[in-house]
Amino acid sequence: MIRAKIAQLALLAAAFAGSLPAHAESGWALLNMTQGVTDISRKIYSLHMEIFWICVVIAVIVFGAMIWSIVTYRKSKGAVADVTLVHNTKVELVWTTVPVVILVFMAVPAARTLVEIEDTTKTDLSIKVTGFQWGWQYDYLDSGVAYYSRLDRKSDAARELLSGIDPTTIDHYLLNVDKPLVVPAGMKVRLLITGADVIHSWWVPAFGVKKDAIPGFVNEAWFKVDTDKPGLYRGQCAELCGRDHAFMPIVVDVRSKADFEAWLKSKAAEQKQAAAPAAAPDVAPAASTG
Ligand SMILES: [Cu+2]
Repeated sequence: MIRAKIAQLALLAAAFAGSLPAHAESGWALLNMTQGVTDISRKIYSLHMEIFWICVVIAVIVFGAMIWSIVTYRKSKGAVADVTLVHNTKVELVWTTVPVVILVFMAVPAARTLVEIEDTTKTDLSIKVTGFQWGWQYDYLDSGVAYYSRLDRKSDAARELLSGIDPTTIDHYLLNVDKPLVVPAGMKVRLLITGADVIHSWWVPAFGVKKDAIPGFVNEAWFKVDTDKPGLYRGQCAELCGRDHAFMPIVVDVRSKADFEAWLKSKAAEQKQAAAPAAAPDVAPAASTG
Protein backbone atom coordinates (compact mmCIF):
# COMPACT_ATOMS: atom_id res chain seq x y z
CA MET A 1 0.00 0.00 0.00
CA ILE A 2 2.71 2.46 1.06
CA ARG A 3 4.87 1.37 -1.88
CA ALA A 4 2.00 2.04 -4.30
CA LYS A 5 1.57 5.50 -2.78
CA ILE A 6 5.30 6.26 -3.16
CA ALA A 7 5.22 5.10 -6.80
CA GLN A 8 2.20 7.38 -7.37
CA LEU A 9 4.03 10.37 -5.84
CA ALA A 10 7.12 9.69 -7.97
CA LEU A 11 4.93 9.60 -11.08
CA LEU A 12 3.31 12.90 -10.08
CA ALA A 13 6.74 14.52 -9.53
CA ALA A 14 7.93 13.27 -12.92
CA ALA A 15 4.78 14.61 -14.58
CA PHE A 16 5.30 18.00 -12.89
CA ALA A 17 8.93 18.16 -14.02
CA GLY A 18 7.87 17.27 -17.55
CA SER A 19 5.12 19.89 -17.60
CA LEU A 20 7.48 22.79 -16.88
CA PRO A 21 7.69 25.06 -19.92
CA ALA A 22 10.63 24.36 -22.18
CA HIS A 23 12.67 27.56 -22.47
CA ALA A 24 16.26 28.32 -23.34
CA GLU A 25 16.75 27.10 -19.82
CA SER A 26 14.55 24.11 -19.22
CA GLY A 27 13.13 21.99 -16.44
CA TRP A 28 14.41 22.58 -12.94
CA ALA A 29 16.71 25.43 -14.02
CA LEU A 30 13.56 27.54 -14.39
CA LEU A 31 12.78 27.11 -10.71
CA ASN A 32 16.24 28.32 -9.73
CA MET A 33 17.52 31.90 -9.60
CA THR A 34 19.03 33.22 -12.83
CA GLN A 35 22.77 33.59 -13.38
CA GLY A 36 22.31 37.08 -14.78
CA VAL A 37 24.56 39.15 -17.03
CA THR A 38 26.96 40.81 -14.59
CA ASP A 39 29.96 39.56 -12.67
CA ILE A 40 28.21 40.28 -9.38
CA SER A 41 25.03 38.43 -10.39
CA ARG A 42 27.12 35.34 -11.24
CA LYS A 43 28.92 35.58 -7.90
CA ILE A 44 25.57 35.77 -6.12
CA TYR A 45 24.41 32.74 -8.11
CA SER A 46 27.51 30.69 -7.17
CA LEU A 47 27.09 31.62 -3.50
CA HIS A 48 23.46 30.59 -3.71
CA MET A 49 24.40 27.21 -5.25
CA GLU A 50 27.26 26.52 -2.82
CA ILE A 51 25.08 27.25 0.19
CA PHE A 52 22.19 25.31 -1.33
CA TRP A 53 24.34 22.16 -1.66
CA ILE A 54 25.74 22.58 1.86
CA CYS A 55 22.13 22.70 3.09
CA VAL A 56 21.25 19.60 1.03
CA VAL A 57 24.14 17.62 2.55
CA ILE A 58 23.22 18.76 6.07
CA ALA A 59 19.55 17.89 5.46
CA VAL A 60 20.42 14.41 4.16
CA ILE A 61 22.67 13.70 7.18
CA VAL A 62 20.28 15.13 9.80
CA PHE A 63 17.01 13.75 8.39
CA GLY A 64 18.75 10.46 7.47
CA ALA A 65 19.96 9.95 11.04
CA MET A 66 16.57 10.96 12.39
CA ILE A 67 14.52 8.69 10.14
CA TRP A 68 16.94 5.79 10.56
CA SER A 69 16.74 6.14 14.38
CA ILE A 70 12.96 6.36 14.35
CA VAL A 71 12.62 3.26 12.17
CA THR A 72 15.36 1.14 13.77
CA TYR A 73 14.62 1.93 17.40
CA ARG A 74 10.83 1.95 17.32
CA LYS A 75 8.83 0.76 20.29
CA SER A 76 7.15 -2.05 18.36
CA LYS A 77 10.60 -3.58 17.85
CA GLY A 78 11.12 -3.59 21.60
CA ALA A 79 13.37 -0.53 21.88
CA VAL A 80 13.60 1.06 25.32
CA ALA A 81 14.41 4.77 25.75
CA ASP A 82 17.86 5.56 27.17
CA VAL A 83 17.31 7.83 30.16
CA THR A 84 20.93 7.81 31.35
CA LEU A 85 22.48 9.94 28.58
CA VAL A 86 21.81 13.49 29.84
CA HIS A 87 25.20 15.11 29.25
CA ASN A 88 28.21 14.44 27.05
CA THR A 89 30.85 17.16 26.73
CA LYS A 90 32.52 15.55 23.71
CA VAL A 91 29.30 15.39 21.70
CA GLU A 92 28.39 18.96 22.67
CA LEU A 93 31.81 20.21 21.57
CA VAL A 94 31.40 18.49 18.21
CA TRP A 95 27.92 19.80 17.52
CA THR A 96 29.04 23.33 18.41
CA THR A 97 32.31 23.34 16.49
CA VAL A 98 31.08 21.74 13.27
CA PRO A 99 28.28 24.32 12.63
CA VAL A 100 30.65 27.19 13.51
CA VAL A 101 33.18 25.94 10.95
CA ILE A 102 30.42 25.55 8.31
CA LEU A 103 29.09 29.05 9.05
CA VAL A 104 32.56 30.62 8.74
CA PHE A 105 33.11 28.68 5.51
CA MET A 106 29.90 30.23 4.11
CA ALA A 107 30.41 33.71 5.61
CA VAL A 108 33.86 34.45 4.16
CA PRO A 109 32.95 34.34 0.43
CA ALA A 110 29.55 35.94 1.18
CA ALA A 111 31.19 38.87 3.00
CA ARG A 112 33.72 39.27 0.19
CA THR A 113 30.89 39.56 -2.38
CA LEU A 114 28.93 41.94 -0.14
CA VAL A 115 31.92 44.27 0.07
CA GLU A 116 32.15 44.22 -3.73
CA ILE A 117 28.43 44.96 -4.09
CA GLU A 118 28.83 48.03 -1.87
CA ASP A 119 31.85 49.35 -3.76
CA THR A 120 30.40 52.25 -5.74
CA THR A 121 33.74 53.90 -6.47
CA LYS A 122 35.29 54.38 -9.93
CA THR A 123 31.99 54.47 -11.78
CA ASP A 124 31.62 55.65 -15.38
CA LEU A 125 28.06 56.97 -15.19
CA SER A 126 25.66 58.09 -12.46
CA ILE A 127 21.90 57.87 -12.75
CA LYS A 128 19.45 58.99 -10.09
CA VAL A 129 16.46 56.65 -9.80
CA THR A 130 13.38 57.97 -8.04
CA GLY A 131 10.52 55.59 -7.33
CA PHE A 132 7.08 57.16 -7.19
CA GLN A 133 3.45 56.03 -7.16
CA TRP A 134 3.53 54.49 -9.80
CA GLY A 135 6.62 54.51 -11.90
CA TRP A 136 10.29 55.46 -12.02
CA GLN A 137 12.09 58.68 -12.77
CA TYR A 138 15.57 58.49 -14.28
CA ASP A 139 18.02 61.43 -14.11
CA TYR A 140 21.32 61.12 -15.95
CA LEU A 141 23.25 63.31 -13.57
CA ASP A 142 26.18 64.14 -15.85
CA SER A 143 24.15 65.15 -18.91
CA GLY A 144 20.91 66.53 -17.50
CA VAL A 145 18.75 64.02 -19.36
CA ALA A 146 15.69 63.12 -17.28
CA TYR A 147 12.42 61.34 -17.92
CA TYR A 148 9.69 59.23 -16.38
CA SER A 149 9.25 55.53 -17.06
CA ARG A 150 5.79 54.08 -16.61
CA LEU A 151 3.76 51.01 -17.52
CA ASP A 152 3.27 50.92 -21.30
CA ARG A 153 -0.05 52.14 -22.73
CA LYS A 154 -1.20 48.76 -24.04
CA SER A 155 -0.79 46.97 -20.70
CA ASP A 156 -2.33 49.94 -18.92
CA ALA A 157 -5.43 49.84 -21.13
CA ALA A 158 -5.82 46.06 -20.84
CA ARG A 159 -5.52 46.04 -17.05
CA GLU A 160 -8.53 48.32 -16.57
CA LEU A 161 -11.57 46.60 -15.14
CA LEU A 162 -13.96 45.51 -17.95
CA SER A 163 -11.52 46.74 -20.60
CA GLY A 164 -12.55 43.85 -22.82
CA ILE A 165 -8.94 43.47 -23.93
CA ASP A 166 -7.49 39.98 -23.64
CA PRO A 167 -4.19 40.35 -21.70
CA THR A 168 -2.72 37.34 -23.51
CA THR A 169 -2.74 39.41 -26.71
CA ILE A 170 -0.48 42.05 -25.12
CA ASP A 171 3.25 41.65 -25.66
CA HIS A 172 4.99 41.38 -22.25
CA TYR A 173 1.78 42.21 -20.42
CA LEU A 174 2.52 44.34 -17.30
CA LEU A 175 6.26 43.99 -17.95
CA ASN A 176 6.72 46.70 -20.58
CA VAL A 177 7.31 50.40 -20.00
CA ASP A 178 6.89 53.43 -22.24
CA LYS A 179 10.52 54.58 -21.86
CA PRO A 180 13.11 52.11 -20.61
CA LEU A 181 16.26 53.05 -18.72
CA VAL A 182 19.03 53.12 -21.34
CA VAL A 183 22.54 52.17 -20.20
CA PRO A 184 25.82 51.18 -21.85
CA ALA A 185 27.23 47.65 -21.64
CA GLY A 186 30.71 47.20 -20.24
CA MET A 187 30.59 50.35 -18.13
CA LYS A 188 30.16 50.65 -14.39
CA VAL A 189 26.83 52.36 -13.85
CA ARG A 190 26.11 53.84 -10.43
CA LEU A 191 22.50 54.25 -9.35
CA LEU A 192 21.45 56.74 -6.70
CA ILE A 193 18.11 55.41 -5.58
CA THR A 194 15.48 57.34 -3.66
CA GLY A 195 11.72 57.56 -3.24
CA ALA A 196 9.36 60.46 -3.88
CA ASP A 197 6.43 59.34 -1.74
CA VAL A 198 6.61 55.92 -0.09
CA ILE A 199 9.20 53.12 -0.08
CA HIS A 200 9.71 51.33 -3.42
CA SER A 201 12.47 48.97 -4.45
CA TRP A 202 14.36 48.93 -7.75
CA TRP A 203 14.92 45.30 -8.69
CA VAL A 204 16.48 43.85 -11.83
CA PRO A 205 17.33 40.19 -11.20
CA ALA A 206 19.66 39.81 -14.21
CA PHE A 207 21.95 42.50 -12.76
CA GLY A 208 21.85 41.20 -9.20
CA VAL A 209 20.53 44.59 -8.08
CA LYS A 210 17.70 45.16 -5.64
CA LYS A 211 17.75 48.33 -3.60
CA ASP A 212 15.09 50.12 -1.60
CA ALA A 213 13.98 53.54 -2.83
CA ILE A 214 13.31 55.40 0.43
CA PRO A 215 12.04 59.00 0.62
CA GLY A 216 14.68 61.19 2.27
CA PHE A 217 17.45 58.63 1.75
CA VAL A 218 19.79 58.08 -1.17
CA ASN A 219 20.82 54.45 -1.54
CA GLU A 220 23.60 53.46 -3.87
CA ALA A 221 23.92 50.46 -6.16
CA TRP A 222 25.95 49.66 -9.24
CA PHE A 223 26.10 47.19 -12.10
CA LYS A 224 28.31 46.51 -15.09
CA VAL A 225 26.67 44.45 -17.81
CA ASP A 226 28.96 42.16 -19.84
CA THR A 227 30.09 43.85 -23.05
CA ASP A 228 28.65 41.00 -25.13
CA LYS A 229 25.24 41.05 -23.45
CA PRO A 230 23.30 44.08 -24.73
CA GLY A 231 19.54 43.66 -24.76
CA LEU A 232 16.39 44.28 -22.76
CA TYR A 233 16.32 43.28 -19.11
CA ARG A 234 13.21 43.39 -16.98
CA GLY A 235 12.45 43.95 -13.35
CA GLN A 236 9.73 45.05 -10.97
CA CYS A 237 9.15 47.22 -7.96
CA ALA A 238 9.94 44.85 -5.12
CA GLU A 239 8.47 46.74 -2.19
CA LEU A 240 4.71 46.76 -1.70
CA CYS A 241 4.04 50.47 -2.21
CA GLY A 242 0.29 50.79 -2.62
CA ARG A 243 -2.60 50.14 -4.97
CA ASP A 244 -0.66 50.06 -8.24
CA HIS A 245 2.48 48.37 -6.94
CA ALA A 246 2.06 45.59 -9.50
CA PHE A 247 1.92 48.12 -12.35
CA MET A 248 5.33 49.78 -12.16
CA PRO A 249 7.68 47.44 -14.02
CA ILE A 250 11.28 48.23 -14.87
CA VAL A 251 12.87 47.77 -18.30
CA VAL A 252 16.56 48.38 -18.89
CA ASP A 253 17.77 48.75 -22.46
CA VAL A 254 21.46 47.83 -22.49
CA ARG A 255 23.27 49.11 -25.58
CA SER A 256 26.83 49.20 -26.87
CA LYS A 257 28.85 52.17 -25.66
CA ALA A 258 28.66 53.96 -29.04
CA ASP A 259 24.90 53.37 -29.34
CA PHE A 260 24.37 54.64 -25.83
CA GLU A 261 26.39 57.79 -26.38
CA ALA A 262 24.48 58.57 -29.56
CA TRP A 263 21.18 58.02 -27.73
CA LEU A 264 22.22 60.27 -24.81
CA LYS A 265 23.28 63.03 -27.19
CA SER A 266 20.03 63.00 -29.15
CA LYS A 267 17.99 62.78 -25.95
CA ALA A 268 19.83 65.78 -24.49
CA ALA A 269 19.23 67.79 -27.68
CA GLU A 270 15.57 66.78 -27.72
CA GLN A 271 15.08 67.89 -24.13
CA LYS A 272 16.89 71.16 -24.72
CA GLN A 273 14.58 71.93 -27.61
CA ALA A 274 11.47 71.05 -25.63
CA ALA A 275 12.60 73.33 -22.79
CA ALA A 276 13.28 76.33 -25.04
CA PRO A 277 10.57 79.06 -24.80
CA ALA A 278 8.12 78.94 -27.70
CA ALA A 279 8.51 81.74 -30.30
CA ALA A 280 6.17 84.68 -29.77
CA PRO A 281 2.93 84.39 -31.80
CA ASP A 282 3.17 86.24 -35.11
CA VAL A 283 -0.29 87.75 -34.89
CA ALA A 284 -1.05 91.28 -33.74
CA PRO A 285 -3.67 91.37 -30.92
CA ALA A 286 -5.91 93.81 -32.90
CA ALA A 287 -6.18 91.36 -35.78
CA SER A 288 -7.69 88.79 -33.52
CA THR A 289 -11.43 89.03 -33.94
CA GLY A 290 -12.21 85.69 -32.33
CU1 LIG B 1 5.98 49.01 -5.45
